[in-house]
Amino acid sequence: MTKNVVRVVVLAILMTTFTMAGAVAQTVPNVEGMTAAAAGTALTNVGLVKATTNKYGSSANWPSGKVYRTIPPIGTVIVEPSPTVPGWNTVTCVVATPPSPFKSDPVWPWGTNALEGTDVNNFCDAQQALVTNPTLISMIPPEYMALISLLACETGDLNGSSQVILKNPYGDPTHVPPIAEGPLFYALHGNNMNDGKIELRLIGDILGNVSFNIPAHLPEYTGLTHEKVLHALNVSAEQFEQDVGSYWTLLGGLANGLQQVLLGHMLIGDGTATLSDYHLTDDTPPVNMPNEINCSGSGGFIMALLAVLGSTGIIANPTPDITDYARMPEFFSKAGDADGDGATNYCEYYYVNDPAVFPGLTNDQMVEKYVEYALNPAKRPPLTPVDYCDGIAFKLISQSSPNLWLPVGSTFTLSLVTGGAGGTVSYAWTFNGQPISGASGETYTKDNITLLDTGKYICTATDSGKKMAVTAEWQVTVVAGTLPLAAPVALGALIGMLLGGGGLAMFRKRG
Ligand SMILES: [Ca+2]
Ligand SMILES: [Ca+2]
Ligand SMILES: [Ca+2]
Repeated sequence: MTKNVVRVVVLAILMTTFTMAGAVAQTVPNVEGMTAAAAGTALTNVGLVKATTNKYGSSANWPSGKVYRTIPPIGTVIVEPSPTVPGWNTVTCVVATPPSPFKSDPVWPWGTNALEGTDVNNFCDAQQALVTNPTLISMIPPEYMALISLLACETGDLNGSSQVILKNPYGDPTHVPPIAEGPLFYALHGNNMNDGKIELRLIGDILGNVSFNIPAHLPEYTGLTHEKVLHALNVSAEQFEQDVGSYWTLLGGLANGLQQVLLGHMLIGDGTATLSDYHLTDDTPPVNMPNEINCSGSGGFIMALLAVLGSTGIIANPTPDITDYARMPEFFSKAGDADGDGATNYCEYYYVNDPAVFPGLTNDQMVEKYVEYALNPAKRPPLTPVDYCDGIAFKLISQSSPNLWLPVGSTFTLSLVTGGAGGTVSYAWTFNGQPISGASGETYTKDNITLLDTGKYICTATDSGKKMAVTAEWQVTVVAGTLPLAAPVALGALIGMLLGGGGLAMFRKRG
C-alpha cells in the first residue's frame, strides 16, 4: 500500500467518524505552542481533517520543489478544501514538536571524534571522525572503503559528477575506466573545490556564529543569517528522519560525523541524481531495481548515497525526492553567492588562489582568505584589470572603439557586448559622470551632435543577479569644421588594435 493510499484511507476513516458525529468544519483553533498530538486533537475536535505531517520544521510545511526561502512561524495554519472529500477542509499546521536531538544553538561542538574523544567543531572534524572511526571501519564492506577515504579533509571533494553501478554481475571491459565484475562500481568526481575546508566551511562558520547576519541588500538576495541556516538544517534533518527511518538515529550513534556531512551537503544542495538500469535485459539474476546512478552536485551525491543505502534495504525510502529537503544552493553551491555581492563562491575562491594577488599564502591562509571574501559583500574580486569571474559569471565581452573624433552635426553610436548574464541585462549610460536620461540599451546613439557632446561616456551593465560589468570610458571629441588629418589615422589604429585583441586583453584572465 503506498503512502498516498494510506493517507486516503485514513482520511476516509476520519471523514466517516466526523460525519457520524455531525462535526462541521468552521473554526480553526490556534495551535501555537502545542505538541503535534495536542494540535491534532484540537483540530479534530472542531471537525477539521489533519491531512499532512505537521511537525515543527517538517518538510511537509515546505512547498515541494522550492529551496529554503523563509521560515514558517510556529502556529501557521493552512486550511484548504480537501482534495478527496468534497465539502471538507484539510489542515496543515506548524506546531512546536521538539526538533531533532542535535539541534542545539550554536551547533558546534557537535559530538566527538570516536577515536580521539575530541570535539567535532566543524565539517572537517566531522569528516575526520568518520575516516578514523574504528567501529565504522570494521563494519564497512571492502568495496566502500575507498569511499570513506575520500572524506579526508585535506583532499575530500565528492560533489562533482559521479557514476555508481550497483550489483553489476558482469563487469564491462569496454567502459572507461573498465568496470570490474562485482557488486559495486563507482567513479566519483569532485568539483575542484575542497568539500570540508572550502565549501562546507561557509556553512560551518555560520552554524557556529549566532550573530552571523548579511542583510538582504538586493531584490534577488534574501539575506543570510545563522537562524536561516540552522532552520534549513533542521528541516533537512527532519526529512532525513522520514526517508532514512530509524537508521538515521542509528547511523548518527554509530558514527558521529555522518549526519553532519550528509546535512552539510544537503544544504549545499545543488545537482540531482538519475537512476537507470545499467544492464537492461541480461541481468542474471534479474535486477529488479535501477542499478545505475548518475549524479551531480552535492544534492545529487546525497541522493546517490541514499540509493546505495537503499539497495541494501536498510532505509525507509531508497529514492527520496530531493525537493522535499531544505537546500540553499543559491548561497552555498559552487555557482551560488553566499554574500550576495554578485561574485559566485567559485569566483571568490578563484581570486584568493591567485598568487599574483595574494603571494605566499599557505593553504590554511588561503582558506581563511576565502572565507573573508565569500562571506563579506564588501570584499569582492575586481572586474579590472582582470575579471576573475571571466567564463564563470556575467562580464563585459567587448565594447566599440573607445575614442571618436566627429564633426558637429554628425551621429555616433556606442555599443557593448556582455556575456554570461543570469537573466535579463539592464544598461545605464553616463556622460561626464551624469546619467543620460532614456539611455537604457546596449547601444547608445546620439544624432546631430554639437560641441557640447564632447566628453566621457561610460555604460554600466547589470544582470538580474545584480552582477555588474562596466565599460572603459569612451572619449568623444566633437570638432567644428573638418576632422583633423590625424584623427582618422588614430581611429584606424585603435580599431586595428581592438580587432587584433589588444582592447580585449584587459578582460582576460591571467595565467
Ligand atoms: Ca567540492
Ligand atoms: Ca560572493
Ligand atoms: Ca565577497
